[in-house]
Amino acid sequence: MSDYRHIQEEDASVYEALVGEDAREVRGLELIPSENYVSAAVKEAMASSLTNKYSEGYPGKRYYGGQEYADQVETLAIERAKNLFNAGYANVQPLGGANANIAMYFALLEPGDTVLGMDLSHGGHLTHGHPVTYLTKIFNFVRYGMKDIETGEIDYDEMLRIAKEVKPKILLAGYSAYPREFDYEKLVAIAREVGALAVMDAAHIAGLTAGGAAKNPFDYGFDIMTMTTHKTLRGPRGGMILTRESEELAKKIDKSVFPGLQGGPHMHQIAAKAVAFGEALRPSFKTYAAQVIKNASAMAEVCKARGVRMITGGTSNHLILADVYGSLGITGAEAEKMLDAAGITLNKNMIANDVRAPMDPSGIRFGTPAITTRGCAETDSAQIAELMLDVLTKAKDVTTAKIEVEALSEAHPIPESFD
Ligand code: DSN
Repeated sequence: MSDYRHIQEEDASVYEALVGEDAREVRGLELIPSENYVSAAVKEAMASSLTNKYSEGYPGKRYYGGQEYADQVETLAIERAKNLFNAGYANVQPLGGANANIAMYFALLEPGDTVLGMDLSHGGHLTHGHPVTYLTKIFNFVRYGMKDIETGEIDYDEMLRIAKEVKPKILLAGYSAYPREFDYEKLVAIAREVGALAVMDAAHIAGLTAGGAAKNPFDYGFDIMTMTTHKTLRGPRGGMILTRESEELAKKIDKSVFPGLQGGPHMHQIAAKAVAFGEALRPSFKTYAAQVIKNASAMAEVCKARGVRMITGGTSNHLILADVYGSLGITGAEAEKMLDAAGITLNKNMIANDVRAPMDPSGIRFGTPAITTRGCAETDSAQIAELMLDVLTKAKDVTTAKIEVEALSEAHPIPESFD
């Protein structure tokens, strides 16, 4: 629990919301695959005096005075980020993943240029060119998808065919709801063949890559990676952009983040990024990243044994996308609500070729980054999957399930530090 002494004294309403959220996180089981718990050290950095500081520019080149400590933390964050991902350059200022992607597009493209990225309904992300975003008014987004939804195999032949036809400037990999790994070698070969830059949106798997449990796209020749820092990477909410080796690209990206897109960087968040990256460089983070995947596999085994259809047939990473409408006759929204009542949080999600609408789709998406931070292992994860399915099939009533959720949560308290 955090110390809110001053808020309690000065603002009872905000205090009530903060302690309510703390209690919700402590008592419930968090299965949203893009969420995690940060350490007390990361929280302290976020609450530090650096929130007061304006620091437009970059270390050593700022537009305001008084930057000695701002420079110190930003340089630490940059060096640690480069170390974690074996990158040549890092920009740690993007305020979030969407900002990181937007800054990346504006750094590399002219209006009207084409990006070839993954279809949202096959696991891609809104910022990869969904028509609801303003990005599509400026750039031309074309999509690739899976060849086989049951195995998750991407159609690389079709990707090459489209790439030759539309000549993208960026071939974009990455996803927010795809449970498998890309064939980075094939993607880079296609990008090179058509003269595109290979960019990976690694938001979801950043921690798995940093911890050595997933491949590093830079090892296969990717030019740029964008990511968030708050998912598997277990840092504060924020984004970042890494460049493998090209100084020219790195300079374009720096200009695009500031002054192109953003104003003053959030230095308290950057300090928290530095702390989180320091934690991710410790050997214990490798154990964490490997356990996240083992736990997701254990949950997938339970789904398989109980006849729940999983898009791509299972998982190779931290998340599972299950077709609850096809398998259990309940919608994704209904499933989300039933599980919420039992203290298990996940999200409804569209599945490929969904017959339903985005606000009430056929699928649910869940994953293991947060429960693994709480120290859950494979047996706990399997138990949680059984419990989830018991609730969804009404084999267990919500009151009984909630008691079991609270017992599991109590047995696995949210840690304040990770070693
Ligand atoms: N909204 C994030 C997720 O949950 O995957 C991606 O931006």
